[in-house]
Amino acid sequence: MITKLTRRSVLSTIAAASMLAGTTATTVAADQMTFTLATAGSETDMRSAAMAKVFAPMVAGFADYQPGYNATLFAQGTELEAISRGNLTMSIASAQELAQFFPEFSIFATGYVHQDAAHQVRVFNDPLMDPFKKTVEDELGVKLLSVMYLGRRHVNLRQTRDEVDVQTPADLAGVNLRMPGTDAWQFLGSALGASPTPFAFTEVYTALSTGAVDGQDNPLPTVVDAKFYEVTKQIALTSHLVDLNYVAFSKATWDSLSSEQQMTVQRAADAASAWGRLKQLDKENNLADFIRSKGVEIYTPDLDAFRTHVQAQYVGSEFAASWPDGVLEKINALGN
Ligand code: KDO
Repeated sequence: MITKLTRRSVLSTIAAASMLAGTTATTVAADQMTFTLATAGSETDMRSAAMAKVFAPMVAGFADYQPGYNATLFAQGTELEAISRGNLTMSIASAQELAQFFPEFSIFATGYVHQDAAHQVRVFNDPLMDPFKKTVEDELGVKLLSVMYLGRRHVNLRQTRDEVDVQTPADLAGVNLRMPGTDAWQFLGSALGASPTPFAFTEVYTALSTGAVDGQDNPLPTVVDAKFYEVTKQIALTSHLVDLNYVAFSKATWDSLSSEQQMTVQRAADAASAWGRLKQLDKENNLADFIRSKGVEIYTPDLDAFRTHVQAQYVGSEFAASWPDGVLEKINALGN
């Protein structure tokens, strides 16, 4: 498992590095900057497409947008530190990555907390998020501009349903489930009843095809975009995490912008997230038949059994201990 970073050690190194680095936006013309973005996602991932098709043109008056897909600029999970050190302008960050620095962010990475895409937006825009955003800004030098929709994560296995029929968490006992490599992700894998194994996103297809893992969890659009349907046989629609990402932006770069440019960047991030959300929801609702046509069985397990079991694992956990009082109740109150 990837070693948990300690907040103090990482943040103090980063603070020293970023003082040296200054702004991450390289000046390429008189007043033209370069905004780099690192993501483990592909170019055709809807969040990537949203940034390229919506965000980039909106900031084009003063910034060139330069994305690096498939973790080519920075390895998955190292992007926030890169922003903080002044080596990167932007990333599509997860709550799980933020929880490596600020454990309280695990509340947004907890199974069966967010109900749907609209709930994520209400939570992100609610004052309950203000102290979370402020901590990331003050301690990491990263601004969280908007929330992107990744989708409902489901359990996707190599085995046929005859071999493993996933009805309840007990059916995942001994199943070697790839989960991304941070503590919050690994905990979620265990909470589902599986044996979680960390692999970077870019290694998942190979790990599935060689049998290094039994399965992985991701939303249907990712299963299609990454062609996981080629190397798996079933998807149990566990919906265990309505997953999100944040558009993360360098605070140093932000501070170097005029207030008009800041407004443009904020609007561009909002517009890209809204565009991407609609596209991703549309894909999510329409891909099941395509995946079935590739020979993958899709079915719904006992959702009450999964929800009850997963939620029970968090009660009394070290993650729950880090959640500020009353925040879970506020998140739930913003639900349907
Ligand atoms: C993944 O590694 O499974 C994951 O879906 C986790 C997300 O937080 C996100 O980083 C995503 O990968 C990448 O953008 C690739 O789609």
